[in-house]
Amino acid sequence: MAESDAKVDGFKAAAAQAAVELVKPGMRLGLGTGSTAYHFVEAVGVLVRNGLDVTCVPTSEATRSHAEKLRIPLSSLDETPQLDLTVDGADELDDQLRLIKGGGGALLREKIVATASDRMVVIADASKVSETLGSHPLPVEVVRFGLRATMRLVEALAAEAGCEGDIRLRAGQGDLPFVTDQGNLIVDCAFHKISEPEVLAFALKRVPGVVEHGLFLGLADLAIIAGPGGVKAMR
Ligand code: ABF
Repeated sequence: MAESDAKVDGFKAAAAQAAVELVKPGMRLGLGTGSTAYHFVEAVGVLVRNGLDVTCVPTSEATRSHAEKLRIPLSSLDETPQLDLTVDGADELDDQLRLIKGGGGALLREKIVATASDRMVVIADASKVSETLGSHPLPVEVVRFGLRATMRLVEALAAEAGCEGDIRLRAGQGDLPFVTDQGNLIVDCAFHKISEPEVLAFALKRVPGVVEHGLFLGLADLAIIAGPGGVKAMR
């Protein structure tokens, strides 16, 4: 790991460590996905090893297997449909706590779990904060059927919502496309600037082949951001 990567990873770990302070005995927790959430899962693993009683719902198969290795008690939303707190990372966030998520491809489960939670806390290093969303391509989860037609419609409706840019199918292994835990595909939309995220979110929801998009609006209650200046809370 290059020195700067190590530094950023330290910021991610610091944000996760601050978030773990919010975990109380008996809580039902949503466990996020990604390299920042990884640190949170590790920290919850330590609490569990020390006897803390929590029940956790993972947002991806990757997080499930990580949590299983740490012997964190796991549940599903079928068994535990309401959660107290979800802690997850983000690809980008603005000062209104609007998020772009899904760079890791887990956006659908992440959104379902966050929506089932009383509180969602975002943990991130300071590089994820931006004035206007769009620096990170917006992931959109789509069904395989009618892929090209869906992509055309995404492009057209996004343009009506003021967003234009390169829209491409996410690549997976070899020549195959990336496939989500739900068996869907991801289309990454490099819009560069999303001036009105709510308008774009509404437009994308009109496309029948779109399962979900990576704009998380009105879901996060708190962001814990770590950078060279220390750990800060954004509300
Ligand atoms: C998940 O992991 C995602 O929704 C987001 O795509 C990603 C953030 O990754 P990282 O924490 O590795 O930067 O939270």
